[in-house]
Amino acid sequence: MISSRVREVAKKIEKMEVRGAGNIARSAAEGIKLSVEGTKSRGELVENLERAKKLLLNARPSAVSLINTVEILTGDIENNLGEMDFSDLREIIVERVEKFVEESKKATQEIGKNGSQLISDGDTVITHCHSSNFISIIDSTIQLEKDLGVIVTETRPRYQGRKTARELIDRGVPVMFIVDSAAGYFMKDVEKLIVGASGIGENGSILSKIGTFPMACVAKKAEIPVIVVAETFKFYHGSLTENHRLIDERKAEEIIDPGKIPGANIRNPPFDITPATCVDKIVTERGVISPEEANEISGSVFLV
Ligand code: RI2
Repeated sequence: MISSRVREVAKKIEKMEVRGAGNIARSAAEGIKLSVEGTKSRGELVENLERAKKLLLNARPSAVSLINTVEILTGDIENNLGEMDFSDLREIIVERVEKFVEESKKATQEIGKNGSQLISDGDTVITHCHSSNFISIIDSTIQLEKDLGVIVTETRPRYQGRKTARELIDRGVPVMFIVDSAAGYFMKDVEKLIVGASGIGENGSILSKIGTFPMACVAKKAEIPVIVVAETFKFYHGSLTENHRLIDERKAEEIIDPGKIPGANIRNPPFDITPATCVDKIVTERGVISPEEANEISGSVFLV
């Protein structure tokens, strides 16, 4: 019987009480750990693990970071199942989760250092949504005593940009706050577009917050570098293309009360896909790569 705490983890991810690709990954990892802790037999462990994986993957079906995390932590267990002693198997899963959580936090710190090298003193940067990796870059840039200003989009429909603005203001970083549709208008005033991601395809394309794609297109047209920041565990086995059906739409009510526009077909995709042709650099904890090099990295390199 799966514990109610696993259900609670999945519910928080689904309702976006836990959000942000890295936080979702760590929460899913904790959910995997909760599902096996206290199990007393192989059968119980297998059953609990399968139920937890299903619950967690259904919580945010589009989140590649979640899909990859479940794969990294449990993908090879089927093979080991037959040979490994039950209590050893349970212990291995718990240790993997704890290492994943620790390593993923270290990765964000390394991304901060690697990304801050791309920031020049006096830069104005535009960003979208809220990314813990972007904030880490800001922290490292401040430590390097480089000045910068940031244009932040509010990021409809869930307004994650407000969280970014508050965190930058708390750090004393000058913030210009705009509606998403004003990004093109202000693109002429920035030196770099820097965004987080929920997934990186082997073809170097980016699964990220809805609105990233048009911002990257405008930046490309304005010849402004498009920099994506993501841990290697977000690199997806497979290509992500514009028509990739990975994107699972969310409720219309996040956008508007349907009763206000009766009969309208309200669509609410949480992510879009930015093709590699609109991306200049991808900052990972292992260094800065070009989108063309994305196929040399896959989630499985994480934890090794
Ligand atoms: P971290 C967000 O998803 C966006 O896709 C954003 O690009 C990414 O997570 C940032 O992830 P949502 O959970 O850099 O706000 O924080 O829908 O890992």
